[in-house]
Amino acid sequence: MSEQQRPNILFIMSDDHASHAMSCYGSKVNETPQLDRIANEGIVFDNCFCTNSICSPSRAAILTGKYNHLNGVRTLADRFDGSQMSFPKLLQQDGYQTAIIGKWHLGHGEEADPTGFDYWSVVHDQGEYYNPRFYEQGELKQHEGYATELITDFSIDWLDKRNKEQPFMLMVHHKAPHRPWEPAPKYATLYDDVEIPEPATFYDDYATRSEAAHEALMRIDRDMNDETDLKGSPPPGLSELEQKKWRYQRYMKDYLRCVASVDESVGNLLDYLDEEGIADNTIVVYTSDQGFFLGDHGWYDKRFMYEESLRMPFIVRFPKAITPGIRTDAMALNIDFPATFLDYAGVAIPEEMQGQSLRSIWEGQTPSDWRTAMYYRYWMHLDSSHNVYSHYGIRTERYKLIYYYADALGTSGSKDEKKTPEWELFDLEQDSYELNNVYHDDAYQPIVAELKQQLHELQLAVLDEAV
Ligand SMILES: [Ca+2]
Repeated sequence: MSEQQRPNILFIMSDDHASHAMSCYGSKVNETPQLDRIANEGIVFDNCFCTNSICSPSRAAILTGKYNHLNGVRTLADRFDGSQMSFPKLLQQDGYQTAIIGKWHLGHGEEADPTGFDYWSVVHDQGEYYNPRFYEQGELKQHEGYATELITDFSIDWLDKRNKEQPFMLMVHHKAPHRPWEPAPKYATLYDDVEIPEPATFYDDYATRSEAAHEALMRIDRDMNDETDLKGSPPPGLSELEQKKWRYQRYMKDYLRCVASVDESVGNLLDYLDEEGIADNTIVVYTSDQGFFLGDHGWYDKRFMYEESLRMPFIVRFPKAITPGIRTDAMALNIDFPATFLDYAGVAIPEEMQGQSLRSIWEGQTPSDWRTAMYYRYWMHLDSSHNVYSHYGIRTERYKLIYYYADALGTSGSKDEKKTPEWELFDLEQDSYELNNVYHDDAYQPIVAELKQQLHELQLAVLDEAV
């Protein structure tokens, strides 16, 4: 392929944006007209999953195409070793101009700074919404404005200055809509006069679920910080139920206001591609590092292998190769992204990448031997203020088997208390909201045995070990 023929890659990723807050995924809580442009003009994945539902680990999985036990970033406390193989590096070595603008969240300093990029400007740690600090090629600078808008402006500036003889790969990675959900001033009053519908599982009591679900510290009615998360306390005189409802409205409105800025940003970037006349040969991907609980199960946050947290939005437009309006239930994983980018760029996919190219699925042909099951693992129990127990599991097309393996030891004050390992099994065909753990149900014992075997095989196949 000549340099002009190789596709550009615009890889937009937000942070904690659940697919059920996008209208192209049937959102009941908001509209995302700009994101819908990508969906309508491209392909929508209904079953794209992360391999570990937490920020830095998902980012490391995407850079390397490998599970976290192999790329070294199991938890938020782990720094990314920039000397390892990553897809930006491979593209850069093969003639792409590469850049990342926005959230990095894989550490700062010599060993953890982004590698494989001709240009990088990344927000400090988790990033700030207002007047954020960026490390531009290592130099810390504060900028006046709102994070999502600045990241977009800097991205368009970089595109403007690019070498037009060379293809580009630009990562536009937003801080939004991550906690503490601080909206742009222009959207501060959006949703003021509407009531956001509550999700079906808002009043979940976790009956039949493991201790992990009961002990998690991410309940909207109990675990949010009034000051930083909700920017105020419930008015006096409300019952407990009314306070929970009040907190949900407050949380969701700010979350969705942050999403509105992301949606606008996507529109600006798509317009730019149109104006430049390069939309046809540019792959535009929109995703989020993982899903999020939007009041589902009474929670905010992520980490669990449950659907709302496991599922990533994943929509792609590439007019040259993707027929508009495709919707697929093929199982995609975050570790598949880099192999796909390399495939389209005509760069060899390294053996050590565990993901597979999604190219044939993008082009409307799911291979007959495509995966029908995926392996998941969350490690962060010991470091997490949310007290989500470490677990691994398997999700097939119909079932999900989760093992909370009792690495032990809650965070605050319970470090000497050994937990008991616990299993959960959900029949997603009968129970799409995962309310009914049927692990102990006699009728499901043959399924349990089969899934345990399959889990064991998958775990070995990805070079992880049972606990
Ligand atoms: Ca995240």
